[in-house]
This record gives sequence, C-alpha cells and structure tokens, in this order.
Amino acid sequence: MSADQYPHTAVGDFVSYEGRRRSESEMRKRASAFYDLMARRRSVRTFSTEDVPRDLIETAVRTAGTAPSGAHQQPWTFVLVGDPQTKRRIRLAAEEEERTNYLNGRMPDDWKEEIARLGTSWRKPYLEDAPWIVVLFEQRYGLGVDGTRRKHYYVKESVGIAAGIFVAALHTMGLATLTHTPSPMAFLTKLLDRPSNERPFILFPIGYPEPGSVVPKLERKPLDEILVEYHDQPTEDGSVT
Ligand code: IYR
Repeated sequence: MSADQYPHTAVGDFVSYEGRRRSESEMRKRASAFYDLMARRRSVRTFSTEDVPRDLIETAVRTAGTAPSGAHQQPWTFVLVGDPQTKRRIRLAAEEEERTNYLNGRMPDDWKEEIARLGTSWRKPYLEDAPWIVVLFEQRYGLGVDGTRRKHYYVKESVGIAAGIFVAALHTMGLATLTHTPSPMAFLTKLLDRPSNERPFILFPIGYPEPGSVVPKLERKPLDEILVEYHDQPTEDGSVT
C-alpha cells in the first residue's frame, strides 16, 4: 500500500477533537428532537416523478461518507442514476428477478408471510418514478490503480452504518427513500459497469413521496423490548448497585 494510491489514508497524524461538552438539558433537548425526527421516518414505495436537485443527493452522500469504517478504509461507492433509460433498465431487470421470487416459487412461504403486511409485489414502478436511484456498493477489497488488492476489514458493518446515516440524511431534508434489495441483485454490478471488487449492497430510490402516499400501519418495538441492561452483581433484594 502506498500513500499516493490511497491519499485519503492519513498516516499517524493526530489533530485535536472538535466535540464540545453540552449541558444535560441541552443534550436531552437535542436527543429528543432527533428521536422525534427519526420516529417519523417511513419507508416509502410510491414516489412523485418531480425532480429533486442533485446537490441535495450529493449532500446526503457526503453525510453518509462520514460513517465510521473498519481501519477507516471507507469501503463504499455510491452510484447515482438519474437518467430515464438506466432507471428503466434497472426496473426491468429487478422486476424480472422479483417475478421469479414472488410468482415462480423462489421465495419461501415463511418469507412471504413475513412481508405480506408490507403489500409488496414483483412490480417496482418506483424504480422509474423516483427521480434518483442511488445504488450503494460495498468494496469487498480495495483495488489499487495498478490492480493490486488490499484487504478490507468489517465491510458489512461499515457499509451498513453508512447506509443508516444516508437514510437519516435524506429524511432530515424531507426526501423519501426505500432500502430496496432486489434479490438477487448482482445484475447491478454489470448494468452499472462497476469493477470486480464491488458488490451491490442496498438500492435507494429517492424522491418526494407521491402526494397521498400510504405506508403500512406498523409499530416499532418499545424500548423495553429492544434494550436490556446487563448487571454484573444483582443484590439479594433484586435492587441494582
Ligand atoms: N426483495 C423483495 C422482497 C422483500 C423482502 C423484504 I425482507 C422486504 O422487507 C420487502 C420486500 C421486494 O423488494 O419486493
């Protein structure tokens, strides 16, 4: 690995951390404001065809690129598609795969039961209606300009976190998206002309929700179902130290 091949890799320099201490009341205010914002996020499957300025998507990608990553290798590529011909190609290829899943028995019955309440089908009009599609690729290993490989660490964890920050960035600006994983989605590597070290991870149609959009009536698990505290030393009367 040489510095000129990976100019974004700092070698051992440190700078002072910019984070500042906040009062607890400010922390609570900010925490609940962020929770209230994120609690209103929903996956949307019906998009308006209205244009969305490209710079908004760029800012969301820049934000996603702040994600922590294994050894700071940033093993992600965001591929942006806005032209109607490519969106159509993606839709047709995804629908062909999904038709096999839904209609020709490739999706097991228990999986079908799990997603039934979402009301999905093999039809994916959102892949053409949404003004933008971003396909997030994971870089399974690094590929230097001369073809040398560099091992990447914790790729799924890193790219998963970047995807989450991307979703939050889109939501905070009022855009809708869907974490879509057409299955199998290897066709995207070829269709989008990506190098051999990259694999599609999640596809995001992005736009304004179609006015009057509905979403499944779902509930999120309450805190006591998703948070457990582990105690080293429970006391005799059951209280905690
Ligand atoms: N990929 C298919 C099926 C699907 C799977 C899951 I898991 C979902 O949460 C929703 C759909 C599709 O996109 O229709």
